[in-house]
Amino acid sequence: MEKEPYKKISKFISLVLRHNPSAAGIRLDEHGWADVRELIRGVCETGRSLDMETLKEIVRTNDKKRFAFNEDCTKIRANQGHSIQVDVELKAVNPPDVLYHGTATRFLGSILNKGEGLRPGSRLYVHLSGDYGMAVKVGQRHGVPAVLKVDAGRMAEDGYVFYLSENGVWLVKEVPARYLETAAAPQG
Ligand code: HQG
Repeated sequence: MEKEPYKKISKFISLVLRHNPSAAGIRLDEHGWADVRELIRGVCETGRSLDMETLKEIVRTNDKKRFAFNEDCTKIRANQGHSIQVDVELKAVNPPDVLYHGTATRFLGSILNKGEGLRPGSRLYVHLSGDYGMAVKVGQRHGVPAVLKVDAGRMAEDGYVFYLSENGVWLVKEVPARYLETAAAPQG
């Protein structure tokens, strides 16, 4: 397993690059890029310590590969997960037949019974995973986990566009309830 010694500072960088650049007194461009020197300076001004070497280690060791540099490492952005309107040039990719969404049991009433389906909430997209185990982990962040099976094949046939982020997260604008069912752990 990849070591992740910078969890706290990496969480703060996630917040800055996905949700709240002004927390470090910076701005992102329309493709979600922050200027690396401005980011380092901004983070240091909040009383945290960060230098270029550490930032490179954070990008390299991050457990979910959340961040990416541009070619010459002068810019950095989050690969996905944004709540602010940025265009990170996501690739539209034909999805596998089945994807999973991890949620909490307390949300199932609105998602399935009320028929709302999956909504992106404060983020730009609904986050899906090809991996059941990952969906369980995502669901645990919110409470007792429940995993929903998404009929991604049929959604794609019906014209829904799926994107695959640089770090392997499947993204879609919404999932209507008719494409969802509760999932049991896959056999084998
Ligand atoms: C739920 C992490 C009620 C939805 C993970 C989820 C992920 C509804 C919550 C990424 C609903 C939103 C995103 C409806 C959706 N009624 N609840 N109609 N539709 N919900 O945190 O997917 O570690 O915004 O099920 O790995 O949990 O940050 O989304 O429970 O990829 O990199 O509303 O965050 O990645 O919660 O997580 P979130 P998420 P990082």
